Amino acid sequence: MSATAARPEELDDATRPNYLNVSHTIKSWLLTQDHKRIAVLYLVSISFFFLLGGLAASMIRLELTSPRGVMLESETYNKMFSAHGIIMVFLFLVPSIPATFGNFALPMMIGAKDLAFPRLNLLSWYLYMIGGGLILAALLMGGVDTGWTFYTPYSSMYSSGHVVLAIVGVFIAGFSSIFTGLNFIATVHKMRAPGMTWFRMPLFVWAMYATSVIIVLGTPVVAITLALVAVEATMGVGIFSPALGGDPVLFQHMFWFYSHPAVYIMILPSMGVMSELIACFSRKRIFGYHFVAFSSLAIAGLGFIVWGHHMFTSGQSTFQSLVFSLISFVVAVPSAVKTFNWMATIYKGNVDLRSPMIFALGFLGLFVVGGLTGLYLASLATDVHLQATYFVVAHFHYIMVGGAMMGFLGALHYWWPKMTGKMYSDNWAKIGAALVFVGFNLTFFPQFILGYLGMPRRYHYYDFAPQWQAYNIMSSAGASVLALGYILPAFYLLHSLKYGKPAGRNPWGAVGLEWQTESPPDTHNFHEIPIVTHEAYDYAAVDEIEHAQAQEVMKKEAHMGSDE
Ligand code: HEM
Ligand SMILES: [Cu+2]
Repeated sequence: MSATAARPEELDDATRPNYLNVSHTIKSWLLTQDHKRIAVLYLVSISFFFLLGGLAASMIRLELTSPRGVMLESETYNKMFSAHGIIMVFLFLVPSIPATFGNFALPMMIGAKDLAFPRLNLLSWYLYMIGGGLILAALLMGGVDTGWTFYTPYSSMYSSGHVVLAIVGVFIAGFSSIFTGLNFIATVHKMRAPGMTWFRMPLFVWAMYATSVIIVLGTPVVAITLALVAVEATMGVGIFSPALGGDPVLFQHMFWFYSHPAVYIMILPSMGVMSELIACFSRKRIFGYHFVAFSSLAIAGLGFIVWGHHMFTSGQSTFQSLVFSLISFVVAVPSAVKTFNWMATIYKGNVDLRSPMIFALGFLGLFVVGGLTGLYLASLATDVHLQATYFVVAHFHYIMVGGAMMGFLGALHYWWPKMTGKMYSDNWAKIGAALVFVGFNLTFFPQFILGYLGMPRRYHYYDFAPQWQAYNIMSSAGASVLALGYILPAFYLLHSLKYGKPAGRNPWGAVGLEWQTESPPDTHNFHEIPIVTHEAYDYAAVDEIEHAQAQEVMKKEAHMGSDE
């Protein structure tokens, strides 16, 4: 070798060693401890489960085009919506952003080489796959008909589905998230680069931190609760079933003690993504950085004391309901703080409408509708009417599909060039974003009306009220548009892998540390550990430097011109 071997950053993209091309064997992927490769493993497996959940959803929407429920048996329909809910919640939404983009970006964003426990990280992926495999087995062997909520005593005593197998799957997948959460917490505490103080951390990192706290505190509760259901179902120990001396409402308390915080496990990461996208594409620092950071923690805390709003009609005491109602109103405040701060950031910003920003704007619109309709459900009087109707279904889809999914897609489009080193077609991405936004509203807005008119959720026929058919057809038509919007990115993103232009280190001119690495990054992320001297989102300073540099260049060119 000559003494003048090229430095890695001087090599062109195809030849430079990076985390993707260091090795191509299957073994090197299955035994990898690189957080970026594990992120890719998750991205592929999560997309697979999303597709399955989507297929179940299309069966539901197809069935509901007719008031008489002509396509599926009642039993099969129950299994469809259960498969849909279980897959989407436990195998897609909960792991989605943390396991893929948290894994990929968080270490780089704080200037670390990897997560604190790389092997535990790989174990998390295996647990996810084992949990997913068991759930899939339960569905293939005949399915589960309890809904994703596994309410007792039906689930433990009367269901003929493969409830126990599915529960074991959820239990194991739960440990996958617990370990990921622990890993993130340790990483944020211990692995920050010199100068990366807590209040210089990007808000995505704050959001991942708050999410991890909820995961670590909440997930064990649902794991134990579901384990108790399995104990009652297999050994006949009376815990939740009145026939055995148990208490079914106890199950609801324990289940929602996790599952309300879990809705924030699903949305907080997306909120973190929003802060990154909105700052970058408005070229401004986030308005009220500290408020946004602390609101994540406030959500993590308050989220644990509102679970009773899922039980207003369960027979719990009216006083209890009143208190839960009041706190539910309070929990909306930190979300509103974030929303107002994002809007204030966009206001008078230098807004660049490239596709990640379009997804971010889509998030804002849909999340606000989802959040505000939560308040209708949090008021006792309206909830008695709306409980267990399509209004609830529309509410949480506006947040979990409109919000969390928009955040996921925004993150995918934002970090894709970093992950793969390639740019995709921004025009196609905008078409995709538009299809998702239009399709989504067409699918779920009619469901608010249906719910208000009284259509119950989880029914597969409504021949007692055939006038609901028009709204259902609208919703099913919208679902087809939405499906197109979700399938489209698969094409232009995969296309970009082969034909995309090289992205370069920093295609968006973003300030985060992850953009200082090569695209795709080297296995160890940084050649030298970065030293952080600035707050996050210092866009004004960066743009000033760039402006000054551009002026230098212009001056020089003008000079050269006058020489000729
Ligand atoms: C603005 C704050 C929010 C309030 C006040 C709120 C309120 C409520 C209430 C009262 C219910 C129970 C409705 C019923 O069953 O009668 C509910 C259901 C639900 N909410 Fe929210 N919500 C809020 C935000 C969220 C967020 C951020 C998410 C998800 C990321 C979410 C996801 C859900 C889900 C999944 C259900 C239904 C669960 C089920 O029965 O299957 N909500 N919400
Ligand atoms: Cu809740």
